[in-house]
Amino acid sequence: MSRSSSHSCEGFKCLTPQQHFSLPSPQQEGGSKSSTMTELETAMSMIIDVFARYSGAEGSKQSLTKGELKTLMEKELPGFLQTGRNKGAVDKLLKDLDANGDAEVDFSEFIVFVAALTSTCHKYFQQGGAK
Ligand SMILES: [Ca+2]
Repeated sequence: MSRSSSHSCEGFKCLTPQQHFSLPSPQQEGGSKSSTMTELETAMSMIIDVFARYSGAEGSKQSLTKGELKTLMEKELPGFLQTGRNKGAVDKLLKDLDANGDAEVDFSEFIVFVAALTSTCHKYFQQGGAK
């Protein structure tokens, strides 16, 4: 009796997406949508909302063009770019954030920026903040 173990990799293809994402089923009895979001969940959803608000203005809805990035920065992070003086600031920021080089900032590139900025703020507050 010869046991063939030649095609052992075939067996790994049986996982369906459903099996990967077996999240606990939300126990919502009424028709009301989740009214019990935690603070962190709310914060995350707000970041997603803010991104979508600006990314939908022109071009792809999934990413920020340079113009959209500029508007977002001016409205949401007015202290970050000193607009007026620093003409190349948006270009430089876009270059820094654009990890995949498509000249736009998609959400995964944006969230890296938000995380880095938040981390910087965190350090700042740990050091006692402004004097
Ligand atoms: Ca990009």
